[in-house]
Amino acid sequence: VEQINIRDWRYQRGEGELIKSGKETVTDILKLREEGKSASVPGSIYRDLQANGEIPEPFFGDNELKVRWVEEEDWIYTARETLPAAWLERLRQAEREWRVDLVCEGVDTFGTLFVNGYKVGRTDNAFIPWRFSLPRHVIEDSRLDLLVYIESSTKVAERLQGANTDIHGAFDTSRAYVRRPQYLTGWDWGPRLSGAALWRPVRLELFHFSRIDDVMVRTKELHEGQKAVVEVHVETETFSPISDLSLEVTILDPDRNDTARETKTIKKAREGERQQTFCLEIERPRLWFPRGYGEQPLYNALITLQRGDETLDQRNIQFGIRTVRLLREKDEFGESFVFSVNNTPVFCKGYNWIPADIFPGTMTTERYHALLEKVVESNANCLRIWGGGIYEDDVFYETCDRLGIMVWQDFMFACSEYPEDEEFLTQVRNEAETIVKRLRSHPAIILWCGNNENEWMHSGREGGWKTLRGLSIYTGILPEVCKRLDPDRPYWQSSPFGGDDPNSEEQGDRHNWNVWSAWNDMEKYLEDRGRFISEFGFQSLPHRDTVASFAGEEYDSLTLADDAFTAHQKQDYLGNVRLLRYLLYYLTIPRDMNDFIYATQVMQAEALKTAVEHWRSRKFLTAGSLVWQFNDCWPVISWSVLDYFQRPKAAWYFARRFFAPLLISLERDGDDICCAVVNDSMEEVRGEIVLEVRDSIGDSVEKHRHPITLRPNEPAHTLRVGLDMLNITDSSRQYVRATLESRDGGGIIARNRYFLSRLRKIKWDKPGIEIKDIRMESDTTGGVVLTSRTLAKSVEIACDNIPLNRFSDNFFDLDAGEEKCIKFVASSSVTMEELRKCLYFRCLNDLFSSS
Ligand code: BMA
Repeated sequence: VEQINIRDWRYQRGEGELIKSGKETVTDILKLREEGKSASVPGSIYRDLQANGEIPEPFFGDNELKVRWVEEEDWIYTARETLPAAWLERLRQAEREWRVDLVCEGVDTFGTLFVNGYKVGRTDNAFIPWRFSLPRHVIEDSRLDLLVYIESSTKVAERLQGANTDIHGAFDTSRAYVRRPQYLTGWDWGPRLSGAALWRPVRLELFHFSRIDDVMVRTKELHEGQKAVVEVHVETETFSPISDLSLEVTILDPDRNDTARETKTIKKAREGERQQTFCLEIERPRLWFPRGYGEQPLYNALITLQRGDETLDQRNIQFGIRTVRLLREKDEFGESFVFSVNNTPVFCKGYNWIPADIFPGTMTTERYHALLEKVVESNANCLRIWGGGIYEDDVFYETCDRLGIMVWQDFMFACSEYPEDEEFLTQVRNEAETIVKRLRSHPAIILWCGNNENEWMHSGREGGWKTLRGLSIYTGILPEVCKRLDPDRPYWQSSPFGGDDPNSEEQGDRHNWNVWSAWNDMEKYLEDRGRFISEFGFQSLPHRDTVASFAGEEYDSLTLADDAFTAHQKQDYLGNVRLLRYLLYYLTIPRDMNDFIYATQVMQAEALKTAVEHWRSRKFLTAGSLVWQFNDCWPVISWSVLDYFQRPKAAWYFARRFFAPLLISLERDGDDICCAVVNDSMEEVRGEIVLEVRDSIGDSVEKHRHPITLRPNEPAHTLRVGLDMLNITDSSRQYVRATLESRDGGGIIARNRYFLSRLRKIKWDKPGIEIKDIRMESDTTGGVVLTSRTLAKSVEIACDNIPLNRFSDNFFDLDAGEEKCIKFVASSSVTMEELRKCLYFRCLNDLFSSS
């Protein structure tokens, strides 16, 4: 195969003529192209328009509304390419042996493609790649002029919806009729910026006789440590009759040594003889484990299609050897919902992932890497790819394979009913087959899931889910496709799903929106006995620089009622009202924007901490907790823990503690305090639980010591202590501190604090945080040693004028007299004096002090 990426693009507004007349040819591509302006592919029409000064930055202020017209238009993309003389020569000499394909990896959505004036194909699904082989008369000389006419999906959706206004769904209901990312027409954290895009690469490919169409690698058998049988399926497409092709499969181990090889001859290759299956044995296989449970060794399968000495096509597939099962076993509470990888049960800790940009074509490898690094840095091991977004780029899944992040993969249906006509269902089947084939070799993916919340929403409205329109997609088409094409990976009908009640606590997975959306106190989380919590969340404002990016520099004088704010809160006005409701109840109404950002972030972090620690203390009765949501697709007030510019919120730092492999947590149950200790690591831990009642100036009133041995990855241990035993005399000044100390000289393993009153009822002292020392390690790195006179809660360390890339910790507690060293990395050189001048701190105590 030889490939040419098409890079030289221009765009312009479409006039509609090309499509409406159903033309088979266009004569004036060149003239059209002269009128176009430069475009980026992959990309998005909005960024092209903006780069050419035709629209303002859509993320700023309420510009989103000013660019609304873009989605009503049709758009034309044109490209120019020169075919290499060698390609033409081959086509000329042996026309029938060679084929040129035009491949569009992603078109959003309704495109008509013309090459040198001839229509070569149409697209109608943004999720899948399109391949068109170019007829000989289309490519006569080296000139290749490409034109893609993209019709307004808004108009197509309206047309398809037509008179069917009875389909139920959240947000714009016409989205259900078109197979494109559902969030593009607006979500409760996303803008409506629904234009046109060539959002993945476009290229030309030249083939001789035959090509490899698809490869699947599957762990067929695994005999504990001794041997694995790996099955490799290869699908070839032969377009010119030919005899005796050979296919070779080589397996490279993680150190890149050949470990197995097999060759097959395809006699008289022609259509209909496409499938080849290889069974290869691997001695002493190295198993892929989720992060924290073992290593992530990756093997490679190298597939070569030969004709004599000529290599016709080649593929390299990275894969892992592992098994995955979803354990659903009846027990006294209902039915378990536990993922088991290589027969090791795992607790899924992590987040829901939404597309990382409202313009997904503008995502880069670097941004994917940085985001996923931030997932694992926060001690998470699992992401759920939410069904209102996209099937992510290959680099996303490759990175998850490498980092050991388990992926719960939704199919792209969300919060709606869906059409059931034959045409739509055929399209869905084709999409599912394409996607399953594309992703099935990734060890990271542990589950296919039918949709997001469709059954639950319908059930809430109708009292049951069996009458849901589109149901046969999740009960028929998708499970059938998964079983046929990917038999080893579990499939789950929806999220949430669990028998008669889709959001059951007894079985299946569960979304908890009692807190936040349904306005309940965060203590309500403690009543939730769900078996796997795949969504729950809490909003906050993003970092101040992110707020400034959409609200302007004057943001200090803004209030939540200003346009820039309401435009960046998508859960209607009640989103911001909820922020206030919780602050009023748990903290206080802040005085200015900086405090507001800080307070909502700490509030969010406390809520998520309460929830996760509760569910982890039920390990494996509850076997997963996935925060809604990890990331943002633009700068916005939302449930994310990392904002659009990858600036962590307080919750991200809290997550590093509440997701840590070893956890000690405290929860109140009536007149008792329950101290849970969780060991998710694969090591035995010999420790001692130390319970103290302390006051804010550091006096320790009571100590309980309790030795404990934690076996690797076992269920949680709970120590229950009556409040009366703890001699608490003043719950507005005292708190319980729990520490897990090592008995093998490892010091403090984990620590937590529990306040017996709501934070707003505590009598906070002025903390007097002080920089004790600054230790420079280089021009750009070092550590800041902090101490505090009294307990300082949720200390934020920040620095205004010097761009500090990161602190090793933030939003941490400092007990009275404790010293803590926070490491930093600056993006340019700094001196100790500069740092001393511009470092500052904020903590919860400050919100309550009068000056
Ligand atoms: C869930 C999700 C999303 C939504 C989020 C916040 O139910 O599935 O649809 O964005 O809640 O409301």
